Amino acid sequence: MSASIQAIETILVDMPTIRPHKLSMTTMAVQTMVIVRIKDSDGLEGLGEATTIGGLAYGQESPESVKLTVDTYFKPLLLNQPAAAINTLRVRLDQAARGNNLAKSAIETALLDLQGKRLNRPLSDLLGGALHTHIPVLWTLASGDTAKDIDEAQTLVAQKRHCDFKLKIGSRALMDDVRHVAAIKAAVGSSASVRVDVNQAWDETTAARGMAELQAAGIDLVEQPTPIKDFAALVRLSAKFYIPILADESVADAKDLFVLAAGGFAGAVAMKIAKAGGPLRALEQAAVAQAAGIGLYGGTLLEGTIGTAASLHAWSTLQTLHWGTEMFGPLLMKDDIVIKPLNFHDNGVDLPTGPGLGVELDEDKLSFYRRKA
Ligand code: MUC
Ligand code: MG
Repeated sequence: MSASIQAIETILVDMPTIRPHKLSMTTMAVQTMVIVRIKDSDGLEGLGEATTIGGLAYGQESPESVKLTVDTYFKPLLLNQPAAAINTLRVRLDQAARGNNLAKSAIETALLDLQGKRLNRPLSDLLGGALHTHIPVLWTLASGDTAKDIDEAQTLVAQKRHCDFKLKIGSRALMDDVRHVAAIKAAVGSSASVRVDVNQAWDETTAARGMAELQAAGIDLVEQPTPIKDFAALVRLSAKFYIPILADESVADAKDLFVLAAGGFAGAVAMKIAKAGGPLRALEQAAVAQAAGIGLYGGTLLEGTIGTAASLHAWSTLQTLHWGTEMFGPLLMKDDIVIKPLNFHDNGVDLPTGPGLGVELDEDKLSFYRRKA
């Protein structure tokens, strides 16, 4: 008899950030991780994680709603089921619950971790095997202050921790943002790639002016300039400028990307295991992008080490990541809840080795940072 799922625990972990992280819709001083622990009848455990940004400021699921979704709705569908039947379990969840991709991503990740541990193989092996063991990672400058951002960028370049930067803009007047971005680009020079993420803050005409200015300032990529549902605006803007657009919030899964690509979009996609509903679902989106000639980028919802490791295993199986990744979430947090943190060096991070995700919980840290009742 194959092992069955015996217990599912969800834990809210509140981790302070190393500095305020300012986006167009919220400023983060803490990141909340929903850690999912799935135990099977052989005593093995799989780990998963769900995060979002700023409670309900970013999307329709909050950490608290993810916990409720898993505890109330997913648990009864999963308990006593064969743990290795990951596809069957995903169909079960999808039939019973629409959306809720953050919660589904945490479950899919935990089941994959469990299966990797059972087979004594890294998660990337379950996905066909890694093509890369060191993956490029950029850093997001989002202190809200131009001089502080320049200082941060120069320190990180000198340390060879990152050579590419994403700037969070959209909360200020357009030309104030343009001046901020141009000053940072001038300070880091031509060897660093500088991109911006507007997080939907502009309407289409503001975006057209903004993209012209950013193109002239030598910026390489403009992420999600317009609101989530304005697919047609992304298509029109991508046709007007040679500075490419990175679609983020608009394209959660493979279907969204197919619709955008069929509409004529050219550019790149920020894949996120959270948006798609898990590592397997994120790779389905990658397949659509590859077929449509859309560039790949490994995105984050600022996960801690568990979610970041799961994403890295998925991205490691892709031959070309045209725009690299932003898997720096653990570095934005003051502390970690795993025994051996990921190894960030030489402008990237090492793919963890070891069975499953290749990460192990630090029980003391977990009990220190977990949200008390
Ligand atoms: C987003 O919208 O891309 C990723 C990096 C970061 O700083 O924020 C996130 C979310
Ligand atoms: Mg984004």
